[in-house]
Amino acid sequence: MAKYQDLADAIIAGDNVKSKEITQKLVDSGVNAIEILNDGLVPGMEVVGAKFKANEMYIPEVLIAARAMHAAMDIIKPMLSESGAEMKGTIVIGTVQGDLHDIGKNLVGMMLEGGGYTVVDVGVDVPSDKFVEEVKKSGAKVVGLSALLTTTMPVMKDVISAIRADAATKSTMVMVGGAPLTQEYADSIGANGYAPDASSAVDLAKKLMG
Ligand code: B1M
Repeated sequence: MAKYQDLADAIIAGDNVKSKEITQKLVDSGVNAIEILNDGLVPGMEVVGAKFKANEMYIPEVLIAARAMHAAMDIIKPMLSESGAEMKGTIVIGTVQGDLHDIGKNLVGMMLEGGGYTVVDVGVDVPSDKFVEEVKKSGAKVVGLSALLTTTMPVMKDVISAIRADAATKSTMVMVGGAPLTQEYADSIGANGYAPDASSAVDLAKKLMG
């Protein structure tokens, strides 16, 4: 049977054919989608992150690894969504303006769907007014903001201000996350909650939804 390490290795090697094949084999053998995500895909991308940091991998290789991860995610996404017993509410999620990183945000979105929430993913490089508009359109009770750059973290504060300034969205809860963030930082910008990873994001959403 295909092993999680094989899947992580396929992600690291940027082999999207293999990552799809192994994921499909794991699914066919009855492995749960959350295990595939947490034990194969996330560890694979963690190695990619560490190698990039150590200059052992360069941007094109990282993008190819991300493509291999997305290929596997396409297979498990419907399973994660189906595993939520009933839809518990809507959450708008996006990466703030100036920031193009979406791998972590996509994982959080998938885990939230897996947790039974309807997720409206507004993408990357999202201006504040777009978040406000999407909350109004969807009636979301929670907005999730992601940022991976120290230069885009402060943009989260602008989004929170825009949400609180509009009478229709002022009581919407805001959760934030992304590698450079801390609980302290989240508190300092007035966010309602901070989650360090995709699994804790689901627990936090549950808490914020009441
Ligand atoms: Co970029 N990049 N990058 N990059 N990149 C980082 C973030 C960096 C740390 C690399 C480094 O220098 N060591 C660095 C930031 C430094 C800093 O600000 N302090 C950096 C840089 C500098 C840049 C550029 C400026 C590089 C350049 O062009 N000179 C540029 C910026 C572009 C832009 O955004 N405007 C850039 C570009 C890119 C790529 C396009 C090549 C690619 C992104 C591809 C994509 O996302 N589609 C990329 C990547 C892949 C990375 C690294 C290698 C990996 C990020 C990742 O996907 N991690 C990253 C280095 C690293 O992390 N070690 C790096 C895996 C992912 C699963 O983790 O996103 O942390 P993460 O998500 C986690 C948690 O943070 C949390 O849950 C997730 C799952 O557990 N989480 C949330 C995330 N969002 C959340 C939201 C929540 C809750 C939890 O609630 C709503």
